[in-house]
Amino acid sequence: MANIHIHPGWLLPEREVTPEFVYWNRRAFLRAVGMGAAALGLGGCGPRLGGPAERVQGDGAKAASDVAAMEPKDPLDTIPPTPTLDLYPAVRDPRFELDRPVTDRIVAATHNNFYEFLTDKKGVWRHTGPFRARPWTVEIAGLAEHTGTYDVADLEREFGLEERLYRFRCVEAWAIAVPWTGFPLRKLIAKAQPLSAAHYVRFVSFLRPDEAIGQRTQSWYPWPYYEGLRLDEAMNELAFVATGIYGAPLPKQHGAPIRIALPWKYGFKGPKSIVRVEFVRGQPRTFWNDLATDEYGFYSNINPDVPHPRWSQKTEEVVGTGERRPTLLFNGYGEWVGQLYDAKLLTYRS
Ligand SMILES: Nc1nc2c(c(=O)[nH]1)N[C@H]1C(S)=C(S)[C@@H](COP(=O)(O)O)O[C@H]1N2
Ligand SMILES: [Mo]
Repeated sequence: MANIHIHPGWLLPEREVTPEFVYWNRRAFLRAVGMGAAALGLGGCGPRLGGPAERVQGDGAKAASDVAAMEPKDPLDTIPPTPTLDLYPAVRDPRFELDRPVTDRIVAATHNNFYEFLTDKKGVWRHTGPFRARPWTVEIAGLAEHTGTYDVADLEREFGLEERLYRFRCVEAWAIAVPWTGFPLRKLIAKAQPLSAAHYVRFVSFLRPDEAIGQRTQSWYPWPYYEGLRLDEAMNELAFVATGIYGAPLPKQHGAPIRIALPWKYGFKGPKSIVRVEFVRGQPRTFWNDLATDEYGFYSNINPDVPHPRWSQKTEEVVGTGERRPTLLFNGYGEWVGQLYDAKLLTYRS
């Protein structure tokens, strides 16, 4: 395929990867060609990356060998050194029950969307070696009384940790069910004390091209990853800040050391490895909506009756089992979140 010219050789051939991966790389290639030869190296968003990214552009072979030298031995060898290990495993909150078995831990740890590293889900964990996920701080910024920078370990101790069994549904129509460890997002919001002018919350993931090979080699994505919620959605009891999974701190491929989990929304609404939580007045832009406005809405509530323009959302594949199940409105969490939304919002791709 033509797009191989803009990829380092270590990427898998198309037949082994997902349709989303193929689609996005092809689209990026077409865009790059349209912009001329200079764009082949830097893509449409090169200037938004810092100097280091530009210096290593095109040096895929060196980058690949660095990664090989630091490659984790197995998919759980990616849990960073954690000073709060004594808090794990946390007590499970019995309110959250599953309608299916918990996904096998290794299956979940080897089926990841984390484009900062790799677009092939199975291989993400192998490329996380250089990523230093602890110690880690999160900045609380924007329209709030208590802005500042907080260590993740301090937040874990301040809020305490609990375990919740949540279903998880990707917009690509696959699903898992996992025990997250963490704390409700509303606890962080209460600490921040947003001002009355704050109507939305915005999240930003890390930007470290030196540690994340996908940020170096896939410069057409507008790194860092960014997402957002309406403030009342963020305050909902279900909105969760995860610092762990399966009774242990998060492995890097799941978004160590801190990510967002929103079981009623498609997975891309929950950013991984976040560095900033910002309170803002207006609806923030989001990474996937900026890439394809007509495909990935701001709300993106799970809804079997609103198809993705390129596939149906009626059913989902239960990862690791071969089973298909019907998709449920709000992923079955309507009693928690249904009151947040106007009926009209559920009739189109919002
Ligand atoms: N920073 C960042 N966050 C992200 C993504 C990503 O590529 N980068 N992918 C999203 C998508 S599409 C999904 S389905 C989930 C996957 O989470 P998991 O690999 O832990 O299952 O992370 C979401 N958060
Ligand atoms: Mo996803």
